[in-house]
Amino acid sequence: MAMFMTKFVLIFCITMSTLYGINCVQVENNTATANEVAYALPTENHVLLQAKMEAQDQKMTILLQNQQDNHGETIALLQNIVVQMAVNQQNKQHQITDLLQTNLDNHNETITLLQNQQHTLSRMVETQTYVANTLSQVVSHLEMQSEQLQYMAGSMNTMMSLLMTQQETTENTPTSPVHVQTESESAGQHQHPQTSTATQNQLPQTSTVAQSQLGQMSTVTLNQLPQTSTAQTTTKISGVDCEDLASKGDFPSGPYTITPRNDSSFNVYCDMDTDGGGWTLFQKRFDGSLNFYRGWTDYDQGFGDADGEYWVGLSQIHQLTQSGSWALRIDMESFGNETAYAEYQPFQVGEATSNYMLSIGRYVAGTAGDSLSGHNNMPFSTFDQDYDAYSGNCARNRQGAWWYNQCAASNLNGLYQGPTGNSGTGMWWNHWKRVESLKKSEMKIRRMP
Ligand SMILES: [Ca+2]
Repeated sequence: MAMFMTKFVLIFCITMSTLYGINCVQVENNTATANEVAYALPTENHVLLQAKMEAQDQKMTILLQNQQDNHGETIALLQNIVVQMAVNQQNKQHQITDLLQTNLDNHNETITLLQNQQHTLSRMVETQTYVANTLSQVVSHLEMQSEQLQYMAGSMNTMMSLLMTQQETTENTPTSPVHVQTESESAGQHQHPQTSTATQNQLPQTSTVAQSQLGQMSTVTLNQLPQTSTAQTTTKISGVDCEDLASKGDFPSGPYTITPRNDSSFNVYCDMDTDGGGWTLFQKRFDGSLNFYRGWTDYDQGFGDADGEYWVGLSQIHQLTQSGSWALRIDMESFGNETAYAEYQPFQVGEATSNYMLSIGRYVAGTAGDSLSGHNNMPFSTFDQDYDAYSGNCARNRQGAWWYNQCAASNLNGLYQGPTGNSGTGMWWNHWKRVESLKKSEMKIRRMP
């Protein structure tokens, strides 16, 4: 039994030495009992071992507990992150929605703003168009005023030169033989002896024929158009102008053939009624049936018929007025049936090489006012032959043909615009009706006493 216990202690000792490093030599060599061996084990080590194990267990427990806690925290953290992410996502979604809504609102506001701007621009364009039209009218008005001023300046120059001439004449009167002319001026209106004598001197054939057939009034009347051919075949009577015809008999107003020179005859309308009669018309307009916006050739040679509206031709006017002194009378009628006239002395149209320059003297009488003196000494202009004093083309601007300056105080060859016409392109006489379109116009000449 003792042996058995010894062996057991030894085995136990070896085991323990293996585990805890206990010296078993003494045990092996000792023959003490198991209790003695057990007693022989180091008690301190055992306690330390147990404490160590307990500490380790505690550590392990704490570690596990910590790990468990950490795990729980991690889960909580992850849950928080997930929740936070969801919240963030939702917030971002809301922000994006708000942003989109704001953008949409801004877009709508922009559209409204653009629409308002477009509306404003449209109104501005309308206003600008209106202003432009108004300015255009003002410019036109200013142009007219400028022309009037030019015309007035021309009139004043004419008056000045006339006054100077009169002054010179007055100074020379006591020794001048002009007394005869003064006598003839006071003697008669249009059939005074001076003119007759001049006509006789210039055209003895005509005068002789006229004198020999003065009594044959009916025969002479046949010379009136349209029986011209009959008259010409039945009688050789012809006048050099309407006054000449009037001196041969009591002929009514109407179209006649006149022969200023032996080699030149043409038809004219004779005014045998106005202010003693004997007026040879070179322009006649009364219904707008004839187009007067024509080129140089037509105005040079004439157009229309003497029994209707017509222009006799610059060449013919020159032919008539190149010798002697002539008076010009212009009779006009408005669409309100008012009438007015203007008379100038003397009047002459130059030769073709001067482009039929206008030479007029004083405005001697009238009710229409003087709207022609400003055109004195100007060549004639048509839209295709510009001889005016303006940088542009007056004939085109005024739609007529005239002795344009810069450009016009009268435009009697302008467009026939009818009762509503009231513009610079119409047929007008500025000092009477400004640019109101006229109904009738007659330009007529007669030899001066
Ligand atoms: Ca010009």
